[in-house]
Amino acid sequence: MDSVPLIPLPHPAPGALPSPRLSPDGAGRALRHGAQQVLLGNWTGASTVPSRTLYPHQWSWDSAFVAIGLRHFSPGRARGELETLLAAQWLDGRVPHIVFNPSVPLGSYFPGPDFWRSGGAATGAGSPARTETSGIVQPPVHALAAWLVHEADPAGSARSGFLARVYPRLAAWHRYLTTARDLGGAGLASVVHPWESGMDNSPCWDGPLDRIEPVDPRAFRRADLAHGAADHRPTDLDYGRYVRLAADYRDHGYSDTDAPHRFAVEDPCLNALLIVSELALARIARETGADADAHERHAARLTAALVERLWDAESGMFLCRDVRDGEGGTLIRERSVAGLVPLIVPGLPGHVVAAMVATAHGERFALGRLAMVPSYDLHGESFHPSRYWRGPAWFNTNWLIERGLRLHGATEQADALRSGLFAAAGASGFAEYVDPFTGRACGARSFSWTAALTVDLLDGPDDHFPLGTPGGAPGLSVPAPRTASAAAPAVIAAEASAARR
Ligand code: 2M8
Repeated sequence: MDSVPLIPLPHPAPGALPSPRLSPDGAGRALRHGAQQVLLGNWTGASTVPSRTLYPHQWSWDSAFVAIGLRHFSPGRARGELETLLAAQWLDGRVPHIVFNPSVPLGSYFPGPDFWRSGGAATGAGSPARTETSGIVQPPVHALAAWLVHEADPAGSARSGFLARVYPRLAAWHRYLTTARDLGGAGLASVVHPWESGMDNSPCWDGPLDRIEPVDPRAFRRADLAHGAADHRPTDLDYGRYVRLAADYRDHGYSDTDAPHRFAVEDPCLNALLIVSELALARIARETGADADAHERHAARLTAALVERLWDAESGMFLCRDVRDGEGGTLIRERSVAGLVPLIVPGLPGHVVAAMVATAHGERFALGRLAMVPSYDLHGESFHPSRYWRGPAWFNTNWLIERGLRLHGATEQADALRSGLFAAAGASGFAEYVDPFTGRACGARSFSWTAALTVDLLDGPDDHFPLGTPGGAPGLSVPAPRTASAAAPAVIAAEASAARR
């Protein structure tokens, strides 16, 4: 958005942009104003689109992040954002990843409602009668968002009966994920499509996708290329496979027992968010008179399963498990930011947290030397600085890592990352994502979750998150944030490119 004030600090030294919460300076006010303008501009009357151009409908985890930002200046609208999404929930508990806006012309986004056919194809799974949606899901940030939204305005929330209304829907949503989607049999949820992870084009999916026969690209028309640079977006071959998987699911009535689910992966980001949301659900249950302990016990079981199934000591981070590869599945040996997101989980063993913090600060993710953490291993063969989820830095994952660092007491490192995020958000016009070396804006501009999470870090009291006490990280020694110099990103880029050769 042209009117967003730009803050030219692509790679700030830690603390270069002081927290406006602590010292309300002009830069912080301009940033907050710009972010609020983005959110107001993307509001459709009932919910917020991620982007007016590339994503003209309501997306599931985007709306949860949006609500987390909106709560600071419009808590009623934040509650509405979540309730609009939850109104499109299916009877089997799934919360669809897209809720289509009927006034947006067909063809503005692919695949649209005519592809998903939720009304006709999915009556068995209980798709809503009057709303068109997709049939797949996205990571469950919603209970976390609902709790944070409630905490921002407890009186307004109580007056409107917000928690009592959303609790049964959120509980059914988690139940769907941990029953119908427990395809590995160990309690964790599996994604059955790369879009379900939210990190569509991550190199983690390359191996499992190899087994999927792509649909001929002449059989569909992509709308994303009208708005995004082709060399930043997934390829036609990727899209051919995405379409095949989604069509197979649809043609089996979106039934998790009937569909072949040839792609099934336990993803550490989705499951970490499920754990944190389960802890949030415990808080919500306590407020509404439901069984809070059951949710706490469930969160503890999920945490144990996360470590048991997805922790990889050798990599010092969590990996994805390909449930369809051999008996019990196989860890996918690609390092993506999804494997660092579990930093937000309070109950992890201390040595796991310490190793993750060290990995984040190591040469593959360069936290403390780059303004933001890249989405994929800088040394990984498939790294690309601007291609979708294959390297660029995203604001939602960096927000999650910032929250995780703070949770585990790495306050200076969290402050440095927060400064980096503020600088990149302002300088990029609230871009969808940025090149991790140059801070160059990529994808859509005026992107909703970038704006929302910027507002949250500007205004959010630190003690509203976490939702638990860290399991204790006795050995946690965190590298001090380094003083970034303008040369650092270029040096890191050169080192990383040498390592990939
Ligand atoms: C991206 O995903 C959509 C498909 O859901 C797409 O590429 O068309 C991802 O970045 C996803 O995480 C995000 O929720 C969505 C809307 O912002 O865009």
